[in-house]
Amino acid sequence: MARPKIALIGAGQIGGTLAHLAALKELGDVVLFDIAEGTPEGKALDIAESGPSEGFDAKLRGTQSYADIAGADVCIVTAGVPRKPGMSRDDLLGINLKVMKAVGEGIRDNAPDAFVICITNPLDAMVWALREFSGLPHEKVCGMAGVLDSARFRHFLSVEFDVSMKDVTAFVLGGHGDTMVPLTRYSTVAGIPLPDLVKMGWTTQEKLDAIVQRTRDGGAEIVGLLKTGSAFYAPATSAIEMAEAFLKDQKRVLPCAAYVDGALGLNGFYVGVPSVIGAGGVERIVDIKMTKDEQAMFDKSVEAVKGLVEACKGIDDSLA
Ligand code: A3D
Repeated sequence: MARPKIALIGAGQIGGTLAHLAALKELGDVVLFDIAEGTPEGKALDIAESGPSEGFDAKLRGTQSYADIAGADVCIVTAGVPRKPGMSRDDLLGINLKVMKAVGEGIRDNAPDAFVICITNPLDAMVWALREFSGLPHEKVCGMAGVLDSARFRHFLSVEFDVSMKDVTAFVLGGHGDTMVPLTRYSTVAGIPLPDLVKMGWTTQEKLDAIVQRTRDGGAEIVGLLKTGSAFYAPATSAIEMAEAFLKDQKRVLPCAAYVDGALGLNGFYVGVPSVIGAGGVERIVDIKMTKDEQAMFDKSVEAVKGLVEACKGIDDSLA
């Protein structure tokens, strides 16, 4: 059987890391696409030259031509611009919307059967726009944010509790941004929910609240430290986890920006929700029941995403 084909649209910080991880994990052959001449070719060659030492079997190539992504099984989209210190994700809307149009049409014309994972910010609005521009089925287009947000939450919790990250699970909902909703009662250490761990004296409510806030601000913390660009190692790792779930039909339950039509009180809307990812793409949405407070936070997050989607419609007539 031929190796799967993985197209990476955008060969910047995240795109290059995605290519390296995909090769190391032997997920398939990799095509790096970017408008910056030389960048995807240079990264593809550099990673291919690490192959003899690592011992992986994967072909890597860089391109400026959408024709080279033809027949891709997975497309991961990072094309666009990242934040600089002081910028919010929403400040990227106008410029990245134009990029989504070009990318969506490129995927529509060359890789219409792909499972598409969008990473470009502002994430929830960009994944919606990318789906509109590409015309692919909703279940084949989703966004990576929740896996990263929950990984950040899990990391901070494992440090607080001094336990392995493997034994910490976390649950986040809502849009990728300041309004994301980390659900503490569904987040656990070896199955013990966080509120119970507070009662057991493992941490205090104040410390837990601070960790929740640090998770919400996780992207900005890295932007502030790096000063040029935003996080890329953990975002790339998170998207690879989703791509692997699709390619290996793992039926992983992962939080991602998925099209929700009927669940969680939403009708036809992209937002971060727990989803089952397998060979069919986003195969199912986990329709959890929220408490009143959680519902209020989720509603606020949905409203924030709705505002950005409306702004997209105002910028590009074809979306209205
Ligand atoms: P960066 O290193 O700047 O790479 C972006 C690449 O896109 C550059 O190489 C550009 O040349 C390329 N590009 C620009 N326009 C086009 C186009 N029309 N077609 C093809 N390629 C193009 O950024 P990055 O890799 O650090 O980040 C990429 C995106 O991911 C940004 O929008 C970030 O804000 C976003 N991001 C999202 C998360 C989430 O959790 C959702 C996390 C981190 C970054």
